[in-house]
Amino acid sequence: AALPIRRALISVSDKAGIVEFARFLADRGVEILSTGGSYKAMADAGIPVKEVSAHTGFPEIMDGRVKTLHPKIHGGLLARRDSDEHLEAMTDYGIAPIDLLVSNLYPFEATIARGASFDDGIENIDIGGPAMTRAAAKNHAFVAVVTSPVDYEPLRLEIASNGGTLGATRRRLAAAAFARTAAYDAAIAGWFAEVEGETFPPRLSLSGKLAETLRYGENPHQAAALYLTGTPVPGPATAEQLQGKELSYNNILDADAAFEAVSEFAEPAVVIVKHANPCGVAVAATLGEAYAKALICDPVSAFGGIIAANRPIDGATAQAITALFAEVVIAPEITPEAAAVFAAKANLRVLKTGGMQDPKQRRRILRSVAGGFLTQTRDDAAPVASELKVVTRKAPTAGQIDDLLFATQVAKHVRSNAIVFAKGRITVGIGAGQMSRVDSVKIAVAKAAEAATAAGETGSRIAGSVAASEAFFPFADGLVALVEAGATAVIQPGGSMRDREVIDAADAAGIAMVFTGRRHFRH
Ligand code: 93A
Repeated sequence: AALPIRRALISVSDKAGIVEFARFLADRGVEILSTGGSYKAMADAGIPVKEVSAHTGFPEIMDGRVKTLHPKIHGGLLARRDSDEHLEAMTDYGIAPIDLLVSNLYPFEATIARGASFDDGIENIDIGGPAMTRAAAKNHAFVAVVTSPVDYEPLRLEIASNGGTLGATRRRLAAAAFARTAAYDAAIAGWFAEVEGETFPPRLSLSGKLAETLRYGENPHQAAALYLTGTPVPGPATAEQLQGKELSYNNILDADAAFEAVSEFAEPAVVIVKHANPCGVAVAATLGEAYAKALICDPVSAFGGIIAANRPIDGATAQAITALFAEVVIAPEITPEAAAVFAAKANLRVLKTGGMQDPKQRRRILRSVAGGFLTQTRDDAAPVASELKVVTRKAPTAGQIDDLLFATQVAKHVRSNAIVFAKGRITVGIGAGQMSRVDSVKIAVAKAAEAATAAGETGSRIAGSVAASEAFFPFADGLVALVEAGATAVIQPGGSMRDREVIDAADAAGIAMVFTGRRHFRH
């Protein structure tokens, strides 16, 4: 049976829709109690309403820090209506039952999102609101709690047709209320950790807002959803979709990998990703040139891929992109000319991020494991020329150093074991995700040969290239395979017990090798 509402407490920061909802309640004879600002909004609209301070006999004090924190409020929300003892306590202490709480909290998330001061952040931590919300949610057997304006209308209809609130509704509202206070506290904890400069060990403060329910997960029989943390990082989760089919789970994952990778480069660059791995990357003087060069590496895999750019996509580049079948295009901006070109391919998903990621930004990463999850700071490191240690008799040329740094930057975004061949800041062979490093070399070489043959080239693309390995060579065999394929310089972290053997092999082959001292596993 529905529980009638005799008394409601309304205390909201977001006052959207509150006057209409309160008028509906007042018209049904509900007594409305309210805090300062909410009271004023309703009283100004001519709705009969009583101030909480008049109800408790205790004023709002300390700039409103203490306004609803009173036994007459919390007793009214928490009393079991089926307990003689509770009813007796209500009589003894003059506590009136409150059957409905309408509350939304001080806008803490919005305050910190606009970069407010520390003191402003602190002042926007709501204490009384969450306390009431949790009290009402705990006592949902007797009390309904509304924490979002989207619930006003359905609740109004329910009360209008049933004369009160239904038990199932009160439980659903209670669940939403606890989700809200949990997210609220997580946002506060996360902000504090950030303000304190805490990056490791990462203290967990998982706070996300359901952005959209996805059609399915990696496969159609898996349910999936996208959550936003509220941290404004450019990427597919926060981008504006200009056109195309709905983004899938895999689209978002792959576009994220592509956009993070392309954000590494200062000069115009394009990264083409397939199944979370780059299958073509290039840096060039213009974006159009970078796209053409990125496509050279592995046009077969690029079919149905994700294309990420770090410059606005212009009309000519858009023309070139639409000549191939791509799933997603993601870039900081899309020029009107490019948008017009893309419009002809109605299914192509085009994402405008509005900006690039800062490759040095410290962020936390989450991965789930059975029964828990792992968190780490993201791999924000990049090789710089001054840190490279030449370990061979032969030193790399300036041009080779450019390519070595480029190849390592790409290798960082390739699943381990990663091998990347590059020439002229274009990837010419990528070997990804193999259990053996030698196999990654073989795959990179084979793919390079296939692509060259398909393009009608006679020479080897690997000949004269440089190669990067994201982790050290445990044995000389991997390095020997690179040299035999035609690499003339190699970059790797170093640090293996057998470094000496590997260096000797490089010297014997007459190539240059440098150590970065830093590995980039990506499992
Ligand atoms: O400062 S508080 O933590 N102390 C309280 O006792 C209290 N009670 C309600 N903030 C408190 N509230 C919050 O005030 C509510 O959660 C709501 O967000 C806001 C409504 O204030 P007003 O009605 O004055 O605009």
